[in-house]
Amino acid sequence: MRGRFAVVEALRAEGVRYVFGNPGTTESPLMDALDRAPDLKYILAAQEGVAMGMADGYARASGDVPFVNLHIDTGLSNGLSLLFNAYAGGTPLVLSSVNASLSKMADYRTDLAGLTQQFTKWGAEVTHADQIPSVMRRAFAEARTPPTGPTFVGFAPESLDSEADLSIAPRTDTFVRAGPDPRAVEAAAAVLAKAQRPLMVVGDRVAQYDAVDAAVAVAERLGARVYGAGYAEMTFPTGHAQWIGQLPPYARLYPEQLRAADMVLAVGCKVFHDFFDLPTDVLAPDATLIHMDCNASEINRSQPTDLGILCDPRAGLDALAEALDAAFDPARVEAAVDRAARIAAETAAKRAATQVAIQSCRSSRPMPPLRMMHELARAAPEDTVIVDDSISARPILHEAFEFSRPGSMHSERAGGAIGWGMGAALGVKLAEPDRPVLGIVGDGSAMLSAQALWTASAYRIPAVYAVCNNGGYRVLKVNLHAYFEHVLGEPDRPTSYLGMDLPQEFDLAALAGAMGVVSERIEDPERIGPAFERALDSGKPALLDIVIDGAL
Ligand SMILES: Cc1ncc(C[n+]2csc(CCOP(=O)(O)OP(=O)(O)O)c2C)c(N)n1
Ligand SMILES: [Mg+2]
Repeated sequence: MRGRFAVVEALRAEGVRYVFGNPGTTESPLMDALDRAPDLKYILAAQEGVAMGMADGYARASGDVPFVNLHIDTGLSNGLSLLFNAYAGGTPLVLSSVNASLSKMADYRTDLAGLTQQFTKWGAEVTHADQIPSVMRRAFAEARTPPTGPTFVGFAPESLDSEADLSIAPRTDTFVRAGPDPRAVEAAAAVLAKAQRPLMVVGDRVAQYDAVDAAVAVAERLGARVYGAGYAEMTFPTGHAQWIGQLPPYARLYPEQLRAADMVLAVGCKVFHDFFDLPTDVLAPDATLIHMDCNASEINRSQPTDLGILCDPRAGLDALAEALDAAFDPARVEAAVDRAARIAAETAAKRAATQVAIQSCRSSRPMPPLRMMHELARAAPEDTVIVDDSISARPILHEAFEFSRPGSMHSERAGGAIGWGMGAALGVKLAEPDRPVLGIVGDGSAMLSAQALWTASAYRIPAVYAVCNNGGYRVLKVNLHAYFEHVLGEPDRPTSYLGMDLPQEFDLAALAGAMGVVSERIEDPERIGPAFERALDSGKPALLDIVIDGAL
C-alpha cells in the first residue's frame, strides 16, 4: 500500500468522519488520497482558525476525534492560536501537515512537530511509509485518553508516496474509568463529614467524563455551595439551588465564601487560575483542599493541596457519594439539609433579582446584553446547543440561559484565544445536525474568523449566529481598569482605550451577506425572537447582528 492510502485507512479505522482543513502544494499526496475517500468528508476552511474551531466544536459535541490538516509551516502557524485553546482545555483532535521533501533537510525544512510541541500532548513526524500505522494509532490513542488533548502528525512526502507492506489494525478502545484509591476516598469522606462550611468547585473534566450527575449527588449530600471553574462545558445544572456560578477570572474578586470555607472539594478543574498572577491565600489557612482529577499534572499545581485523588471524576465522585452515606450520621445529614436550604434561599433571591433587572431594562437603548440574552433564551427551542463565545457578555449569558444537561452549552476554552466561536458553531452543528445550534459571538471574536461564514454557506451548515455587537473590545477595557486598580493601584488613571475602541464598526451583517449567509442587523429587542425563529425555520445558516450597549 502507498503511504497516503494507509493514512486514509487509519482514519477510517479510528472512526473519523470529517477532515477539516486548508491544503497547500505539499498536501497534494494527502488530498489525492482523500479525494478518493468520499466517506471522509473534507470541509474546507478559508482560514486555518476556522478549521481549528470547527474541529474543537465537533470533538466536544460528538465525542469523536476529528482530523485536521493544515499546510506546512505557514497554514499550521495560522492554526496555532486555537490549537492552544484545544490544548489548554483538553480537546482531543489530531492535527497534521505535510512537510517539504526529506531531501531538503539543509534547505529551510523545519521541524513541524517541534513547532507544535508546546501546544500538543504528543507529536511526531513520519519519514517512512511503514511508520504510518503505528504513528496514526498512537496519535489518536494519545488524543483520546486522559488527560485528552490535541496531537500532531507531520508527514514527509516520501512517506506518503512510497509503498510498504502495511496493515492497519482496527481501533481498540481503552477503558479509562480508573477508580480512586479507597484509602483516599475514606480520608476525603472523613474530612468532608466534619465540614461546617463545605464548598465544591467543578471544572470541565466533570462534564467531559460524564460526572455531572455524580457531582450533583455529592453536592447534595454535603449541602455545599457549588462554583464552576473554567466555563467551557456544562459542569453542573445551572438551575440547581446549590449552583452559585462561575468563579471570576481574578482571584482578588473571588467570593468571600471561598475564603470562609473550611473544606473545599475541587473536581476536574484548575485550582485556581488567575489572569494576572498566581493566586495565593485564596483559602483560609486552616481550610482543607481536596482535589480530585484525572489529570495528574493539575493536582498540587497552583495551590498546596491537602489531599489529591488521581482518578476518573465519575468513578471518584460515585465512590465518594457512597462513602459519605456511610460517614454521615443523622445529625450531619440534617445539618447538610439545612445548609442546602439556606443556599437555595440565596440563589432564589439572586434569580429573582435577575428577573427584576430584565424588566427594568426593557426601554434601554441600545439594549443591554442582559436583554439580548433574555430574548434569545426565550426564543431558543429546548434542545438548542449554545456555542458561547460571547466574551465579556459571558456572565450575563449564563444568568439568562439555564443549562440543565451536559452538552447543551460549549464555551470558549481556557486558552483564551478569540476567533473560536464562528468555526466551533459549525463543528457542533455537524456533530448534532438535528439540534438547533446558536453561536453567540462577540463582534471582535466574530471578525477574527469571519471566514467561517463562507464555510457555513458553501457547505450549507445551518448554524445560527447571534453577534454581540458592542462596537469594541469591551473585555479589554474592563481588564485595563482591573490592571489600573489591582496592579497599578490607580483606579482613576485616564485612558483613551487605544486599540480597544473601534474607529469603524465591524459590519458583520454585510460580511455575512457577501458570503451568502442571510443576515439582519437588529436594534429592537422585540425583533430578536422572530428573527431567530425565521432563521431556524429556513434551515440555512443565518447571522443576527445584534446592537447592544458596550458601556463598562
Ligand atoms: C487570537 C487572540 N487575539 C487577541 C486576543 C486578545 N483579546 C482578548 S478579548 C479581545 C476582544 C474581544 O472582543 P469582542 O469579541 O468584541 O468581545 P467583547 O470584549 O466586546 O465582549 C481581544 C482582542 C486574544 N485573546 N486572542
Ligand atoms: Mg465587542
